Amino acid sequence: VFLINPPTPEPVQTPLLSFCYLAAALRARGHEVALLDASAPFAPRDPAAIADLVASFAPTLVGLHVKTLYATDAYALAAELRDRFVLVAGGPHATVCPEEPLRFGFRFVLTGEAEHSLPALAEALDGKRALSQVPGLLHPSSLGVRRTTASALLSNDDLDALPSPVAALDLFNPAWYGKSAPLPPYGLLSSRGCPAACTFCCNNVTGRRFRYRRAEAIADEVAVLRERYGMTAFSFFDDSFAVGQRRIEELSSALKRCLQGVSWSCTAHPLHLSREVLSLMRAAGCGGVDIGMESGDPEMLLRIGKGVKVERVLQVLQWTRELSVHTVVNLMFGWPDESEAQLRHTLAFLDEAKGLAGGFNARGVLVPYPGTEIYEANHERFGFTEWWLREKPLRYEPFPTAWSLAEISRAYASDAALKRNFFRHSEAMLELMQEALHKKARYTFAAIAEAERTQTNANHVPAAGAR
Ligand code: B12
Ligand code: SF4
Repeated sequence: VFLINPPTPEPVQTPLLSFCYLAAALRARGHEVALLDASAPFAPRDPAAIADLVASFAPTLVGLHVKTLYATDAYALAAELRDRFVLVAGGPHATVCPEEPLRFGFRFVLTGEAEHSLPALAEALDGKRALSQVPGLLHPSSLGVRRTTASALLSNDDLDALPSPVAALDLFNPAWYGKSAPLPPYGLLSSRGCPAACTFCCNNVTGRRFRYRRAEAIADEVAVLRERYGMTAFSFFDDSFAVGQRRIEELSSALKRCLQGVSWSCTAHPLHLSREVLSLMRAAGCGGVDIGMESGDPEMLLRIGKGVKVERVLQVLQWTRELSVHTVVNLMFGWPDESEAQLRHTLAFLDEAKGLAGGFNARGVLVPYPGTEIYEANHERFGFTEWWLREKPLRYEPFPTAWSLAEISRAYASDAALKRNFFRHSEAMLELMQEALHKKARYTFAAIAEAERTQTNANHVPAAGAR
């Protein structure tokens, strides 16, 4: 099996964690695997060169990772490969729009978490099982598109039984990332899924059901990465890290055992961040938390299903400050029917939070991803049905390469979705959104400069949003 993350304009700087999991699962079931992260800054990108590289491995099956923003990039590569190889699509976009890749030359689509289903498909192609036994599979037949039963989310026990993603790191060529020695993944997963139900959220693969791994196994993974790869900092890529106080207690005490010189960051919902939970996390090496808030307007917070109040976020920021945990507060703008008054509440929140937060997220103009409540409720009304196929691709500026005001402003305050104006906001609203983007850039720079000056971010782990 040959896995490819297609070339995209947005560089990925570290081994793709999903490919680590998939390749480790394939190997554990006896399959030979090769992969290419063509999104990495120095990896081969030319479709014909990629096709030759794939051919030299002579795979039975070629799998492409598909994200909505770069679906057309994946389909362009598929056009080059489709006549020479059997293609399967997977990943976030293939999960929410599963029939679409079949129109672009893919023979198969696997929806959802694929650690079990991808090896099963490889076995079906080896004649060892029937296609009907592969969960979450779509493929064309003379009777139309055939679909097997949906792939069930992996359970806690399944997650614990998965081969470690570390077992596949040798498949990533460090030269793709401009390095000479093998790279650790930048992220680990202690859990999957999020119990909240935000109307804009497109975490459709890991879904709404929260599942988590054994604390000891996570600590072992950190210890191996520290010893073998010299890893000193990493981020938990969990959808909602701080769910379950008892879980955090267990994980914190397990992590303490392998802490020496390793610090980490995570993304969390402010409701789960009590002072006690934050203290436990801090004691276990947490240097940064990325906090999902999204709007400073109380009515909008209710409308988007965020399930948190402004006062709570300010309280959490106060605690993180006392505990020296760096924070990035995520704020978004341009909600459908958002009024100027509502956006001004978010601007006012920025002013209020600037002395407490370690920074704000880059960009933030709402993009209606397929599979979200916001997309379903609005695509016909605003005429953006299948925008990822029909409209010019959204091309974002790369993330900052240095923490200078010029670099932060370039990357933070220009947002491709602002010009696209999915929800047909007025000129005045667009100007206000631009002002909010500039404010986030200025305040983030000021917070970073302040932390440098006072050395309050002693771990130097920016929260996940600043990756
Ligand atoms: C960490 C992360 C990143 C990191 C990845 C770092 C790394 N080295 O791995 C970075 C910062 C690079 C990143 C970048 C982007 N990301 Co991101 N990211 C995530 C996050 C938080 C976790 C990813 C992860 O590891 N998940 C856990 C694994 C187990 O799940 P998975 O990745 O979906 O993979 C499983 C299945 O999808 C499937 N699968 C995956 N690939 C394939 C391929 C084949 C062939 C098959 C059969 C199956 C299959 O099997 C996997 C194992 O179960 C997710 C949120 C989430 N919950 O997944 C967002 C997420 C995937 N990202 C998202 C987005 C939008 C982006 C960006 C486009 C950012 C932007 N501009 O807005 C860029 C794209 C970069 C690029 N060039 O590809 C969206 C995608 C939505 C969509 N519909 O496409 C998500 C869902 C977040 C969100 N809710 O907005 N991201
Ligand atoms: S809290 Fe985050 S991961 Fe959970 S539903 Fe909301 S946006 Fe999605």
